[in-house]
Amino acid sequence: MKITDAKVFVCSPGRNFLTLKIYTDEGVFGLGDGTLNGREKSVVAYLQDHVIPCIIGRDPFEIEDIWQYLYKGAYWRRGPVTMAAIGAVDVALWDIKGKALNTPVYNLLGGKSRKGVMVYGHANGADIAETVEEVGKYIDKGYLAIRAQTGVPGLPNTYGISSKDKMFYEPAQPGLPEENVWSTEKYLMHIPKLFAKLRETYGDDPHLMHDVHHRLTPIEAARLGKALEPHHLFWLEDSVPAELQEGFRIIRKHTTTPLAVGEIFNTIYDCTTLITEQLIDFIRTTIAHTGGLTPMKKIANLAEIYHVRTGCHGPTDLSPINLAACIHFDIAINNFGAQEFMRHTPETDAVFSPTYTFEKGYLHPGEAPGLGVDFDEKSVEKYPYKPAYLPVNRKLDGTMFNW
Ligand code: EZ4
Ligand code: CO
Repeated sequence: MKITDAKVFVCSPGRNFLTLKIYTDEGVFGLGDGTLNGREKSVVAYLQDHVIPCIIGRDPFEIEDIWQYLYKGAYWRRGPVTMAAIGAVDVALWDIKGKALNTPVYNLLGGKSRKGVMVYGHANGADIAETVEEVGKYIDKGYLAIRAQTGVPGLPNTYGISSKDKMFYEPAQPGLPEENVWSTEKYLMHIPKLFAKLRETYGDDPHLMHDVHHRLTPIEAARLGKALEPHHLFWLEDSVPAELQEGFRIIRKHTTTPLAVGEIFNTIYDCTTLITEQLIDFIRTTIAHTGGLTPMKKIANLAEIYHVRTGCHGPTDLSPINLAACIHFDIAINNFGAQEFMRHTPETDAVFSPTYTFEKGYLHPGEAPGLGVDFDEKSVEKYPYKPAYLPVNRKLDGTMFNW
């Protein structure tokens, strides 16, 4: 089998998605997600100008070799743009191999290790009462794990902690980045009250998560972790800026709240200190942003021997192709923790026709050969690309801060 061509498509059924389609001489094609929220066009150029010409004519079954060739061959290794582009190729090749061998991708990754993939949904409210109500709706829908975020008094419309528009929560906004305000003190005083109320209302059973969006220093994160201990979170996510892996040593000294990080990582090298020193409990790298299924399997295997489980990032700013790849991966590896599941809009699902299904808190990959997703090329004209950016944050005195 030979790769004959590859094309990049960008469509925007609510959000911008980059889809790579790789064609072969046997008629089988594969799909990969190369979306990088707010930086989509850089991945388009990387693929079209520098990757696609290098893969035409190659045998799509040689996935490991093609991955090594694209990663090592560039000389300029790592980085979100590079790894999103390589990830799109890698996932499309696994899709091709599954279709060619007439089997779901999870069988190529070692076969099923569990009955289903436990997911967590996002419950968001403008205040504690609204978030508590939203969590209840997820419990009623059968979710076993829920991430709870709430607006903080004095911080209107801050990204990730309030619900300006529930349907498109955590959106990239059209136009230039919006400017929000931030106060660590207000935030730290408020969040433990939310989790106390959630446990009082729903008891000990639901798994609860919270996402800090990289906004604390290690000692502040330690304070939050300690304050949340009575409410036994499943995990506390992205509590500090993740570039400095050593920061987690301080948090770890002070709290038993389980720690999760990794959604902005793009290689195994971003995780090695965290995993080998057992500074975290869940590694949240995702397939599309970490160079595909090939390197993610290596991250999971490293994490397995250090008691670290996975928790793939699964936002709606990645397409159903990435979510499908995550589900095949999650069901196959031994040290799976939880899968983020925000639910795409009906418009998005109509473009990608995913065959995975949700039932009683679990996602199931289905039995379709390959990944079990498709792509409607007409979506490019129907939903044209719109530049959109995540907001930025400033402290109350105007200092530039993390989003
Ligand atoms: O803010 O994917 O855990 N999920 C998240 C996401 C991220 C977005 C950024 O593009 O933090 O919603
Ligand atoms: Co997050």
